[in-house]
Amino acid sequence: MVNRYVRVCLPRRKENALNLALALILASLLCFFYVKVYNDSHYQLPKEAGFTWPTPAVVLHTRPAANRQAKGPGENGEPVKLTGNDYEKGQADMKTWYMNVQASNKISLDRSLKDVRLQECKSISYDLKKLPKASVVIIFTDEAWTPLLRTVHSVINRSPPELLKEVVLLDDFSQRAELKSKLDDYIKRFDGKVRIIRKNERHGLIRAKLAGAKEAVGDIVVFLDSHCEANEGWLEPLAQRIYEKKSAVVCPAIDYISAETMAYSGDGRITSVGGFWWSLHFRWDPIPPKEQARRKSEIEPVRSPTMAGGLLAADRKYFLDVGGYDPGMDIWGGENLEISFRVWMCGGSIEFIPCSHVGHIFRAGHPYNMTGPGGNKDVHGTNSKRLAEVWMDDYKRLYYMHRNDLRTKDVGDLSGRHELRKKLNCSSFKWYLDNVIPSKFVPDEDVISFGSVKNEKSNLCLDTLQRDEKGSIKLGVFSCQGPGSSAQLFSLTKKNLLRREMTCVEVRVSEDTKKGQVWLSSCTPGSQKWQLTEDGLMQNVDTGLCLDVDELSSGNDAFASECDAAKTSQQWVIAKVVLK
Ligand code: UD2
Ligand code: MN
Repeated sequence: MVNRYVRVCLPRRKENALNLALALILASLLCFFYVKVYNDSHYQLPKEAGFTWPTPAVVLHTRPAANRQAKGPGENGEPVKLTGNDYEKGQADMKTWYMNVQASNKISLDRSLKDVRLQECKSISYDLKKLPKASVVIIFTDEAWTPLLRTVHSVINRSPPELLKEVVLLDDFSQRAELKSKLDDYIKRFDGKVRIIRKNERHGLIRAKLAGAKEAVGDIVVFLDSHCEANEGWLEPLAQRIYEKKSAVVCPAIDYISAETMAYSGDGRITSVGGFWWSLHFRWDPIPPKEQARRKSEIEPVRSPTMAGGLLAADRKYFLDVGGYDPGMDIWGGENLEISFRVWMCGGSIEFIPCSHVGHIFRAGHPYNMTGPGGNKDVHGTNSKRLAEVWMDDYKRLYYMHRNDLRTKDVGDLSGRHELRKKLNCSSFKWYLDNVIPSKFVPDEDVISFGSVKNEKSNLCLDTLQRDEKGSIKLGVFSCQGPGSSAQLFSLTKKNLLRREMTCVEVRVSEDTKKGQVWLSSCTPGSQKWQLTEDGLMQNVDTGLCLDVDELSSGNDAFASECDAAKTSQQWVIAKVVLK
């Protein structure tokens, strides 16, 4: 229209000049709008979070972390030290987020990390064409912006594009505005590699992971928490192992990112495997010598009885066929032991892959509502009851030893999970104990006696007095509670150890006295042998001293003193308990 108009009114040369001018104006207008829109959608972080934005543009798959020499805060996985106002804000974050979001906001989303892998890992070359393609599923509920996006950036930056089919951001009903409105725009920069699935009711992390796996399209599914950083070469060894063994459920080495400073630390070697407490909490154990001997090199997979839960990869079809996760579990907890027991018992394996490293921000608490349906504030307890009922056969008694209160608690319908176990024709829990974790101590099996160590005269029993058994603790006495109190249950083993699940009772004598302190400590060859003598003394074999307690008063620490059968405070029996 404009052209036809000017052509009529103007001579030819002037017409050309005007065309040029119009084109220039148009181009600069376009340019202006492009820059504005692009900036708005791509680079501006939410104002309310008060970010400074040190990150340059993300260029897909150039592996910036490996070759960039940026000098910003937190580069190379270094700690961020805040001062002044920033420091105060960070301290406030530690209370609300259980992580220093202020520190995280200072760090580039593309920050570099120390490549912590063992040298041997770095020289492996993988045949990427034949390896299965991965869907990386990141589940989150109201995660802080920069930790969430740094998880995404690290995956994009450090995964070979051929292996990375997609990144699925599974939003478990987040309420924060920026996660609803800005995230869709933000991920456009990833050219469709990253997509968001939103749930419009709270699923809890277990059903959220399950939903993510079902909707993913890759050959393998990889789960990550929403505050991780994938390190150099993290994905290839996971895919490689699943390629070799379809029923291997594999975990990267989980490196430690400080919630306070965001410092990344990791050791290339794997030194621990996953275990469990009979209370069905996860614990780390040293690699058993037999497993260490089986491995010909440090970079071979380590078979682990259990996994921590957050970071894992599996063949997607195998994962779903072997039962995914228990959809009856709410919010948080228990699913990691459930999948571990189940995979082993049903023919697969849990393995740690030393060449794959992913950092995780370990938080001291949960920044989200942990209450399950019906106001359930004990989701870990009820989820664990589900797994105990379905997978642990008679050994569930050892869970109820800790959670007597849950015996009659309704934890929902279990028939689907029982059917699954039947359909897959899985081995017994005893098989799992004997073959996968033979070192696990079963307190009431194959022992001289199991029960409470009781002074009948006073009705006092040896007791942990609620002290934290993860470390060494002194033992005391408390009024006897009967079989309902796990704090008073001890085993006298055939090797004459007086012990609890992970620890043994020992006597510590200082040189100048004939009196010793009674401690619960890790089981080592030492002063940990005990015998119940014919005249009712509980005698420590190595020191010759006998279990005693001052004034026979509840709450006092126990000690060991020279044996004297006439002393009532040294008269003990083991009141046997049969767990059901
Ligand atoms: C660990 C696991 C975690 C899970 C949990 C037990 C690691 C590193 N992490 O706890 O993955 O196995 O043990 O259940 O091993 N989330 C939701 N919806 C919820 C609650 C949480 O999507 O209702 C997300 C949350 O935003 C996070 C992930 O689930 O991305 C894990 O939660 P967490 O970081 O609080 O769990 P963590 O690391 O204490
Ligand atoms: Mn986590």
